[in-house]
Amino acid sequence: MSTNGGSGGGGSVVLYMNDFSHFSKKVAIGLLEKKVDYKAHAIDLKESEQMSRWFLEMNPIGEVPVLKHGDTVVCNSSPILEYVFCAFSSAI
Ligand SMILES: N[C@@H](CCC(=O)N[C@@H](CS)C(=O)NCC(=O)O)C(=O)O
Repeated sequence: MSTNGGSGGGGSVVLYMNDFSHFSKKVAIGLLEKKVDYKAHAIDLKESEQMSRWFLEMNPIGEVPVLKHGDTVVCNSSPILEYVFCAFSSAI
């Protein structure tokens, strides 16, 4: 069922994010713009979920957002947006 706006095939897309994080929102807007079908996985910052072992294995700095696309993991909102804009062609 996972489809996206073009050439960015190769696995499902998961955005590890938090609703109160404007860095997460910035990435969500980019994904929306590129019409990427993604799953949002909320990280509970109040419970320090970003410091859990499984999350630190993706991002040792312990911050959201993190994007996972198949086996590819990208951290930090600006590099994530660069990745999204390169990996997914626009449907428009
Ligand atoms: N430079 C990072 C900043 C990300 C960031 O500051 N994330 C905050 C939420 S807005 C965070 O995860 N904080 C967790 C913590 O401080 O433990 C980016 O652009 O993504």
